[in-house]
Amino acid sequence: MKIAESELIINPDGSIYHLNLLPEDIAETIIFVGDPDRVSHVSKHFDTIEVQKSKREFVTHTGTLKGKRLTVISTGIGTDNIDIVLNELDALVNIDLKSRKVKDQLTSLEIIRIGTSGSLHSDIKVDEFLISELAVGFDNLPHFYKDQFTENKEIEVYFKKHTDWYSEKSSPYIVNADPGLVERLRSDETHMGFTATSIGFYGPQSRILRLEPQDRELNDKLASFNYEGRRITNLEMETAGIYVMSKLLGHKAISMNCILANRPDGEFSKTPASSVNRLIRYTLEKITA
Ligand code: R1P
Repeated sequence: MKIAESELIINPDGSIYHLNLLPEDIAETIIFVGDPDRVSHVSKHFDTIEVQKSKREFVTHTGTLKGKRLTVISTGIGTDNIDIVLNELDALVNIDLKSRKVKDQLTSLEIIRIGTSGSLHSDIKVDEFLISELAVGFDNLPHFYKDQFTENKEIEVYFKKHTDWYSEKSSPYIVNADPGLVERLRSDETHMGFTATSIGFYGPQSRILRLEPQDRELNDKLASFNYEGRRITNLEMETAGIYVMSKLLGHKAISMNCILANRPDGEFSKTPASSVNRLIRYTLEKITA
């Protein structure tokens, strides 16, 4: 079936609407960063850079490192952007943009987020690394798709009960990282975590400046969550969205977090830039090994 021009929007040069990319501009291994300025901090380690394009907050560099073709793209903040980025990257590999038809042979991308995050526990300290083995999304992104997500239903029920989740906020969902990517990227330098993906930075993550959050105790409830020995470890804003959209579209994803804030101790990293750069180097080393 041909997808209409209003649904799959192509720019005059043949590139996809928001990302401004052509199918040949991307590699099959794609690094996601939130901050557009972080893209060059990743690609500066590449041996070659063949593509540098941008539009809005979506900056893309593609090149090679140790013979492996890699793309790094900034997503901006939040799971609403993740819907755009995942759908458009998927369209670049799995839809023929000229005929506007889904290809018979589908390609599975490898997606690796290199992001920053706040820890919910004193023993997961600032400047340390954490892999999101599991994620709980406080956004509603998967509920807008028909393919329903049935993984981890028992944890979801327990989570809603434990936090006394206010149902008007959303219906949290729980989704896993790709286990193969977890095995490739873990080491004794990485905590293994269960990441909470929130839909905001202040009230939604229980930061109080002038507005009172709906549930002042939410972070304490997240920190005290324990399902068969699994605790919720950290808060950020994209991981669950990346995992669920990757699952629905048939891609593999992992989220690497550099812990910049420790919420219970009220601490923030003194060296955020160098810590993120260490995580970038660690991740590039692992994916090109
Ligand atoms: C908030 O400051 C942003 O930082 C974290 C959150 O997920 C959110 O995007 O990640 P990034 O540093 O990867 O953007």
